[in-house]
Amino acid sequence: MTDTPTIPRAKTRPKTARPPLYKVILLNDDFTPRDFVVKVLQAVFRMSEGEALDAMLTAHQLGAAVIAVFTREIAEEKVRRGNEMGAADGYPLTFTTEKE
Ligand code: TYC
Repeated sequence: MTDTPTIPRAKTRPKTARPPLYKVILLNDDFTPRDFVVKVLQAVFRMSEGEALDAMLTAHQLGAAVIAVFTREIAEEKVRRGNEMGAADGYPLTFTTEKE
């Protein structure tokens, strides 16, 4: 008896689920001092002074700037810390998060 010919199938690669990413966005306002924004970006996002300055100026000039992307929980924690630092000094500094 002859074997039924079989066609080898492409191996299925188990997918490693990738979590959705969330952008952290810095919003401009008219009250928070520029150097304070730079300080918060350095503290919360571990940016160099130059990176923080660039990001602050982008938000200042365009109204908003994407700072970085993270998983949801990390993004929410960064937003919370940034907003809290502003509020602690009486500034309306605002970070928001948005799904990519
Ligand atoms: N616009 C603010 C000022 O002129 C500075 C600023 C920049 C505030 C970026 C918030 O996300 C911001 N003092």
